Amino acid sequence: MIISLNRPEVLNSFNEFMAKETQLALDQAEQDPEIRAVVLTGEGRGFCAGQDLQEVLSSETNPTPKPIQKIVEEHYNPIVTKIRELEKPVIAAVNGVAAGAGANLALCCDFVIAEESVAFVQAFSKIGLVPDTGGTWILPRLVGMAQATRMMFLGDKVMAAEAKALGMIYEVAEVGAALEKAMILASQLAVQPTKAFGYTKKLLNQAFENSLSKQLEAEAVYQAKAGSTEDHREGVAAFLEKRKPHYQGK
Ligand code: T3D
Repeated sequence: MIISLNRPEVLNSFNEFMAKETQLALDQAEQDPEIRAVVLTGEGRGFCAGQDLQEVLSSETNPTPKPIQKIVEEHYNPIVTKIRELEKPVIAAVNGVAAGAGANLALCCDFVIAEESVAFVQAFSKIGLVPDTGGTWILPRLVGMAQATRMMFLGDKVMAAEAKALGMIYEVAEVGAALEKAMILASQLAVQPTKAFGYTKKLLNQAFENSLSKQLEAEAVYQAKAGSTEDHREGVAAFLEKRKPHYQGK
């Protein structure tokens, strides 16, 4: 499934409608067994510039804008939760600038492929806000406290090559090639044992909070689940029969 953020005139910054549509698309990705990998990208020259800053201002057409806390709780938090909880791989194909919530949206995906011209910007401090959309959770885990603090306090542009060197993203693509690369990866992932990927995500989500003993317990529980899938049986049979496995995500 490809989810494409589509408000290119404002670099795909999020208004309420796009946030709700993104949530619905992720629900569909969860419910449809035919969907076995998701690619998230943006239309036009940007990936996503975070919150639509027009929408938070009071205006004639929007005299009582939603309070910020509600925007974060109702627009962004469900999107991040749905991506992290989705038991299928999610790839961000970052085709252009990723700023504010847009940067952290990309970073919470399982794979991030960014074009070499892409800048990731923790733009929040520039407008007197704190990072949201899971940034304070994911970024220190990806790059460590020192670099996360630098990005969040300085709000400087981190180009794709630096992001890769810091371990913040998976891959750099040539300009114009992020979606193509992401689709190649998605095609590979979509024929793998999807349930095992889903359980691996569950384990990774807990990895930094659990003690070793808790994590070992969780691995045993999810291994039992994976071990009872059709794909596990198929994987073992294919190995023993010296043939390629045919996984169905079941
Ligand atoms: O409710 C809450 O506020 C809580 C939620 C917070 C979550 C957040 O994401 S807070 C952070 C919000 N985002 C930003 O502060 C980023 C703002 N944008 C920028 O700093 C720059 O646009 C970029 C660095 C992303 C890209 O710069 P550049 O020079 O490539 O493009 P540009 O010319 O600035 O933008 C192009 C157009 O998009 C422009 O409109 P125009 O002049 O062509 O009519 C610009 O106003 C519009 N645009 C870009 N970002 C936003 C936006 N319009 C509304 N909201 C935006 N976030």
